[in-house]
Amino acid sequence: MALLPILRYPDPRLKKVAAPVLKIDAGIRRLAADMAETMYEAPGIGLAATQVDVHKRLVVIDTSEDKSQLRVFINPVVERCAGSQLGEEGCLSVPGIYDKVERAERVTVRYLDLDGKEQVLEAEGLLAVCIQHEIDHLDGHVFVDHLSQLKQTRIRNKLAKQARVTA
Ligand code: GNR
Ligand code: NI
Repeated sequence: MALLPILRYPDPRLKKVAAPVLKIDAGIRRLAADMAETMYEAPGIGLAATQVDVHKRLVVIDTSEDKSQLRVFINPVVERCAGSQLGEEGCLSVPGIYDKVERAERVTVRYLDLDGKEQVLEAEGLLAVCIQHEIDHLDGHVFVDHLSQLKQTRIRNKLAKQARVTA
């Protein structure tokens, strides 16, 4: 197992569109395990492969209180959305920034598990938010893309200032 470095916004590699996983082999299983370790260590409730500079459609999520329900989504596709919710989001690639984003309240997602078996999951609330946030990453989007241009500019300036202080 290994901890993987997480790309920071506005790294242009966060804009890459990830390619479907064609074969679930030892490399993919290793990647999923390393991403889970990286997510738990951060700590976060989700991580997309894009964030660790691997541009494949693979996501790990665990929204449970006790970190006991790791979910691995390969080639996830939202088949159905319903309702809407406005929730505060954060992102491991945008540290220290939190803001409200409107998302669907419920989603039906189809994906492959680590055994290559097709799964369909109906999710709501925080899990539904996280699935939408992670699939956004696979499509090259971060949550700040949903905010106003003014807020995006402020966030870039704040992160650039932070980077100067920590450098
Ligand atoms: O850890 C995370 N928390 C979170 C909180 C609200 C909405 C979305 C998230 S996902 C985030 C981890 C992350 O950056 N995943 O891409
Ligand atoms: Ni994120």
